[in-house]
Order: sequence, then C-alpha cells, then structure tokens
Amino acid sequence: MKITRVEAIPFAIPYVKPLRFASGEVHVANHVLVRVHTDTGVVGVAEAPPRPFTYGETQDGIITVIDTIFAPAIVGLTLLEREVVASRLARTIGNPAAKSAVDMAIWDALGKTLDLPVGDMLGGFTDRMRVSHMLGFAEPAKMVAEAEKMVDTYGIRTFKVKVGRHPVGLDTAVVRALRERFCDEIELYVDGNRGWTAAESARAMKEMSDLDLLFAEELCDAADVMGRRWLVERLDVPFIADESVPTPADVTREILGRSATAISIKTARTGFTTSRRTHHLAEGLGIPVVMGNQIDGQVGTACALAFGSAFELTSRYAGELSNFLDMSDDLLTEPLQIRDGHLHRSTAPGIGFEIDPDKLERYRTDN
Ligand code: MUC
Ligand code: MG
Repeated sequence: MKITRVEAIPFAIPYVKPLRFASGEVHVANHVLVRVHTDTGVVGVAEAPPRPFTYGETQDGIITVIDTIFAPAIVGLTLLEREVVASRLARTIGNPAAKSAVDMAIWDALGKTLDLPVGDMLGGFTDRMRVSHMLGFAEPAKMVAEAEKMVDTYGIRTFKVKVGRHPVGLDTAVVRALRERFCDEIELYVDGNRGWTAAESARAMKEMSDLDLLFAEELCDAADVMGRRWLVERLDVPFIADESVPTPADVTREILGRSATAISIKTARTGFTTSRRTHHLAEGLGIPVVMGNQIDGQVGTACALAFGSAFELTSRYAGELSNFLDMSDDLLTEPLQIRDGHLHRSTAPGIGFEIDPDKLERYRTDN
C-alpha cells in the first residue's frame, strides 16, 4: 500500500461549446491527469483543472508543484496515511486543484486496493445525484434552446444561469425567458462569479424577485466585505459562497461574517479529505450545500459524484455534474451517462472509472 510514484500528465481536449461567465471563459480542457502508483501495482487516478481566474493555478504550475514538491513529500507514505499526506501538502500555500487531484488519486488507489467504491467509503448515503446544468453567457434564445435540449435529452430540470454582465438587464432577460418558457417545470438559480457590485446585485435580484429563484451565488466579490453583508441581509434566497470559500476556514469566516448563507463544495479544489471537513462544518453550521463544478471533465465529475452521493447534505440539491457534456471527447472507457436527470455512481472499486489508454495517448500533450 506504499506510494511509489506520482505522475502529472498534461492533456488538452477542446470544447464543442465554450463556457463563458463573468470571471473568464473555457475553450479547451487543458487539465492534468494525476496518477498515484503503489508498490502493489495499484494506480489511483484523478484530474486537476487549472483555473487561473479563480485560484491562480496553471497547467504548467500544477505539473511543477506536483513533480517538485508534492511527489517527493509523499512517496514512501501508505495509502492509509491520508492525514499525513494532507499535512505535508498543506506546507505549500495555495495550489488547491493540484492538492485535490493528489488526494483523490490516493483515495482511488485505496478503494481499488480494498475492493471498495470510494462513494461507500466516504459515506454511502445514496448511489445517485440529481444533475444541475450550468448555462453560460449567450443570447436569451440560445440559452433557452440549450435548456430545452438538456430537458429533452437528459431529463435535467435544474439550471444554474451565469450572470454578472452589464447592463444587468442582459442577464435578467435570460432568467425571465427561461422561467416563461418552462414555468414551474424547472428549478433556477444564478451565479455572478463576482461580476456585479453589491448594489447591482441587489437591483438584479429585485428585478428577478417574481422568478422563484432557488439560490444566488457569488454575485459580488467577497472582498467588498460590507457590501456583501448588506446584500446578503436583503436577499430572501440563500446566498452561495463559491470561489470565496476554497478552505474550511474561509467557510467559517464567510458564514459567521454573514457574507453568505450557503456554500458550494467542489472536489476539484478540496479533494475528498478537505471536502469531508467542509461538509461536516456545513452540517454543524446548518447551511445548505450545493456540489459545484470546476468545469470538470468526466474524471472530475465522477469525483464530485462520488463525494456528493456520499452524504445526505450534499445530495439534497441537484449537483452541478454536466459541464463535461460541452467537451468534444473525454478520457474514460465508459462515458458517464445522464438519464432522467440523474447520474448514478459506479459500483466499481475506487472512484469508479477507467482511463482509455488510446484516448490518453491521443490527448496528452507531453509526448
Ligand atoms: C462556477 O460555479 O463558478 C466558473 C468559474 C469557477 O471558478 O467555477 C466555474 C463554475
Ligand atoms: Mg460559482
């Protein structure tokens, strides 16, 4: 059960439809596949998506920090020493996606070694999650057409609408068009990725007060400390902190400081080990949790599904598990299938996916 080697492999898979939002846009999945090798021949796998606009990480940076700092720090430890791994990784500041991929690959290797699914090892609450689809910036008619396709093809009935543009009417028109088209057939919430000021957010939310929104997420920057408190106090829906809560300490600060009333857990930035801490903290604080998406590929989505389905609190709301649908291809031997609006987690040992060696060969960029 000893870790013998950690590999960080860059790959690039283009998006068919780029995702655009207030803090950036993604055209190509330039991710890093992380493989943790062990002395028994078992290999654990996970992926790290670089998100410079959210955490400052780049593809090259993720590979370098894993190759030069994380791998030497953990080679020789066993798969059971996950808290030792966490403590050694924590000596380096930041780098959440790189740390998380290493952590989840270790869990994958442990599950494969023990012949157990990671979702069961983490909590085993359910075997499925409802799926929420993220609608990136486009014309209202295009966003409605995309939602129609998601409802008809995949049975998805929860949508997170990206907002944060100027004038705010650009976005409120989209949300209104969606509500008018689907009436109470769908759940709707909005995510501003810090694009608006607190005052703009308040105005937009007032304009949408008759549209039955489920949540509002990160509409303005948490650095606008008093502005955000002022906004959150005025809202009559939970305000989700996403990029402002990359660590459990951030969750405590934002929630006790009243700048948020709900959180997004993303396994891409807190892995399984820290996501578990964040989950327990959220349970103790009594706040809603939504499983978020870091614009993950299918490997990352399988990780979010394994974690989200493990607990009651993380599987209560639909999880954001469909961004991979916008990619032109992926790395798995058996693609994830969304049916009737749900993703079912695999019962295979580990996180529950296999990498197709031909696909990895085609998309890796280091050969
Ligand atoms: C989201 O929920 O914000 C876009 C930026 C990011 O950090 O994550 C995605 C989705
Ligand atoms: Mg968000």
